[in-house]
Amino acid sequence: MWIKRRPDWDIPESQVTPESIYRQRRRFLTQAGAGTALALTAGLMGPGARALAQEGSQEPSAGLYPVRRNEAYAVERELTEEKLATTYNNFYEFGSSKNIWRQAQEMQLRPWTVAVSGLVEQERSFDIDELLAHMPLEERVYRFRCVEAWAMVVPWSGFELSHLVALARPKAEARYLRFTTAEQPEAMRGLRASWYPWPYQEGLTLAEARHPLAFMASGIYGKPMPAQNGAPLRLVLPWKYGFKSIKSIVAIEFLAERPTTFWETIAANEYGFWANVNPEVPHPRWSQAEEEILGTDEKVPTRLYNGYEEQVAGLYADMDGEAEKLFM
Ligand SMILES: Nc1nc2c(c(=O)[nH]1)N[C@H]1C(S)=C(S)[C@@H](COP(=O)(O)O)O[C@H]1N2
Ligand SMILES: [Mo]
Repeated sequence: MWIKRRPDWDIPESQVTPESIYRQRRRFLTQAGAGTALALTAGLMGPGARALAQEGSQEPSAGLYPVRRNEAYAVERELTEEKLATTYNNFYEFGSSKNIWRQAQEMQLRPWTVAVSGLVEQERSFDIDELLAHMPLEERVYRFRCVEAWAMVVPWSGFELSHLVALARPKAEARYLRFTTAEQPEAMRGLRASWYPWPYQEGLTLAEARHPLAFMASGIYGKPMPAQNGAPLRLVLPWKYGFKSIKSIVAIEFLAERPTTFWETIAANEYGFWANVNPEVPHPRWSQAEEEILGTDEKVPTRLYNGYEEQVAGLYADMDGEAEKLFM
């Protein structure tokens, strides 16, 4: 499933010159068959090329940040303190406590490839730094709501998932996407908890993946993504409970059938496939009516689709909410 194929445009950093970056980019776009869509973003590629040329850097894409903020995605609440968002985490691969940020530093972040496979015109494996250099990066401030009833507000850097879907060129039969997290047993001690159905996987419909709010994040707070928050690339789906926002992605598959997800396998009645935020649908063991603003003692009412109803309700307009359990 995880195809590890070295693409021919993946040349050693030591050989990278401005000229070869230019040609490499042209080849990337031609191979991708997405010339028109991505050519429009050419103006944003300069920093990417610079990051690639940054030799010997531990984080080859560090030069990309901060990226331009897209003010269309502002939030009325204050940003969560960076220290809190980067030290209070859910990342079960490193253990089930919130305090895993130190252990997460042991994750190997390079080399890192994201394999795109399944029902696509051409299966491909992307080197993470190549991918970031070619995607139109922007910053978006989103509300984020964990199913455990805490909430935060985070400035994410990254790109719309729809751009990657366009690059992948899904076949007509493709209806779902399945995302898979890396498995690094040495670093990820949580994997020893063998009763969990590793690897962590999540899924979306193709329509959800193409929605402008669906975001692939490679950074937060104007910096590269910390390991504990899901480096080097994670999903962010602000209208769904946080467990859908899968971290440290190594594979994306396009499928005809709906995939079964990690949490659904563990407890389908508590963590379903759709997992859209709804204050009126309680978790079987607690209410979802309110949420605690992380870093404060404040509790505020939960909002339908976490405040993104206007944007996303249309995705589910034709569906039978009872039969589909849209909110669990
Ligand atoms: N691979 C993986 N992704 C994951 C998780 C996880 O345990 N493993 N936890 C999820 C849950 S429950 C939440 S709330 C968010 C937390 O993201 P944060 O630590 O960046 O706040 O990540 C989600 N993505
Ligand atoms: Mo969560």
